[in-house]
Amino acid sequence: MTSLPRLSLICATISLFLSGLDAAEPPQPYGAVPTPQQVDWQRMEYYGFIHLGLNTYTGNEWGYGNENPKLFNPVDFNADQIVKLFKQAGMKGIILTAKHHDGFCLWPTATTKHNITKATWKNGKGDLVKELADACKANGLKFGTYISPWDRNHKEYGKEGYLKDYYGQIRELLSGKYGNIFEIWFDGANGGDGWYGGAKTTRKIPQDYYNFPAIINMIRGLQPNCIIWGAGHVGDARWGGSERGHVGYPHWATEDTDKPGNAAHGVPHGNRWVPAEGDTSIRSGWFWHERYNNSVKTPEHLLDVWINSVGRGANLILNVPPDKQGLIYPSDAQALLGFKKLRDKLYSKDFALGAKGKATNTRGNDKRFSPASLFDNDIETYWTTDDGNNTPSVEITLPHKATFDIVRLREQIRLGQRVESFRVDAWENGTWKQIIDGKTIGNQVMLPTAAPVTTDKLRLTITSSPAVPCISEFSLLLRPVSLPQPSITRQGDTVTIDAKTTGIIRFTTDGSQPTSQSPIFKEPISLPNGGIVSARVFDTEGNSGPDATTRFGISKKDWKVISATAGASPEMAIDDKPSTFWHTHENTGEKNPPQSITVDMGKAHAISAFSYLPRQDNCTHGMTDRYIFEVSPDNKHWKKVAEGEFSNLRANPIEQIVPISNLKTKVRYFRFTGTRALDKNHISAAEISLFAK
Ligand code: FUL
Repeated sequence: MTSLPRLSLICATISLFLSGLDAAEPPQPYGAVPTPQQVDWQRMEYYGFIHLGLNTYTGNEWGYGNENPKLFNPVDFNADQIVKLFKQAGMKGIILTAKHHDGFCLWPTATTKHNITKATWKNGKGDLVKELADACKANGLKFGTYISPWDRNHKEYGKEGYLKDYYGQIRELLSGKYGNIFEIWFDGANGGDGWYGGAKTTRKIPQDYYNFPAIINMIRGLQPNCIIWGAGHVGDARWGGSERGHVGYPHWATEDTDKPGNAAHGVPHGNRWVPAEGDTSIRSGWFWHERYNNSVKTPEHLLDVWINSVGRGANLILNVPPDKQGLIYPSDAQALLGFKKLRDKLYSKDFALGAKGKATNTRGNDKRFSPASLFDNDIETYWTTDDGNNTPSVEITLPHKATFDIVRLREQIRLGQRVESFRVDAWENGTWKQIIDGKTIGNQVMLPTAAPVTTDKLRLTITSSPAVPCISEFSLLLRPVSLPQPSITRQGDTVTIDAKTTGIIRFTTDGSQPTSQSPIFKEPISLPNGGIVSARVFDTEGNSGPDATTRFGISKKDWKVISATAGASPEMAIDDKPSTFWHTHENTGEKNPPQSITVDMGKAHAISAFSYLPRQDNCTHGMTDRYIFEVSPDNKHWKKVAEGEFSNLRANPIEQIVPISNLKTKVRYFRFTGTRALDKNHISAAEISLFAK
């Protein structure tokens, strides 16, 4: 026997003695349970994502694989600055896209020539992975890596030859030179086609192509504590189901080996512990692109994301991509720190801390399992009951009367996820009033009440659980209130800003943030040529709320559809309403795409970009991932001004803005052609917009 187990035996004996003769055995674990590594990982809660690569320079979200490595030159990149910022923002680690789908490696790898040694940056002598890994270590943050399985550069992609190099890449990054890797991302995205060493083909890969079980074995040998994300449902953690950061509720950390189920919700009582990670970017798109500078999420929006990810028991990975210089853009940094401030406020007071609980049952009447554990801010201790008592309740007396609007609970996940439903009642005006109708708890759940509740007495009741509940924390929080975010809408060519508030709305139309000096919104703004409208509410004490920003294209007031492939409501592609959409017929004898819509704008405009907004109803049918865009002055002479790919629509269906730089003359007509659909054989579009020069 080593000295450590002997010591814990002595401690256990002493605690048995101190807690009296009725010391009870802890409940048996229930169902799938996490590994200690998964528990540590779930307790990280929040870390950063960095997307940086050739896409930062080309404007792509998915590089094709033939980009010139010379373009890569983040001249001002300073890993220490970035890591310090992320740390100040409360993040516990950073994951870097060491290789994205374009195959360009940010470290000097021996597996492919398409790597940082060919970049302009540091004359090809740099190793960006190493700089970031070292800076993380120096600042006490964990470091993780994303190495895309899909590689649009590699000529052997889809064949045996690529796998050798791919495994080599994983080995290089996990062999020690880059320190401990806390998480490795295996992205499932794959659009099929690519440059592939000049072959320019579409490659379909069999489901077991990468052989993830073998990869996992290799990783366990190199870095046993590394959390493996994705990996075709055999890894340690799973995707949260959307790129908006949210996960679903009810929320289970479990999945079934045979039926992975819905990533956002998990599978109730599944046989594998595979907790979710919600992922999102602080701005539209994962890489920094100038055209999305006005899309940065507000701190308030990020707090919503938090409550719907971390507050449902998942981790949150937030992408904050460096710009072309390698710097975090000022607006992104500001939002990141504003978000931290809001979280600090939210957690500044737990009104249930130190409360008293009277339970209908406590396991073996043992103090160790008493309801006091709910209010001790110790995630390891928990309240539980005698076997068979699966639906107990506890009456809670707060130290003081308090006003709160979020109830947070945690289960002791080391013993599995159990609770299927629960309720919380508050004692108000002499009666019990239900304030929460809860489903799962798991790692944690933060549920908002319909309105703020003021009381000093509550009751928690577990209403369904297949085994005794093991609840480790019960907290009451108050969400920081912000002034409302204005809504910006356009009718015809005038823009209206509304905020349902007594405060003052100030606005700008030049893309800058509104300040206390900006003009006050009094009447609709005329914007026939479009523009960027930003607005913010100010109160009399000088406080201000979150910004709202909308980029409008040229007014569509006088636009008319002059032809479109047969289908439903082509005018809905130009009605300024993102919720409606045009779609061509599906499977009714129509040919497959290409399918088009042609529009007369009523008069000629000088244009600098167009945009395609995919349908926003969570259905991918007819979403267009290959397009052609043509313009004409007279509906006779047509010129193709753009052709290409809309990447990543399936996971992130955001507005796709395509710059048009080669057009010198004004045009009155345009034609949008979808040449390939993501799903099904027809084309759909929620909005098509044009932007003035
Ligand atoms: C997706 C990728 O295709 C995106 O480009 C991005 O890297 C995101 C985090 O995952 O699946």
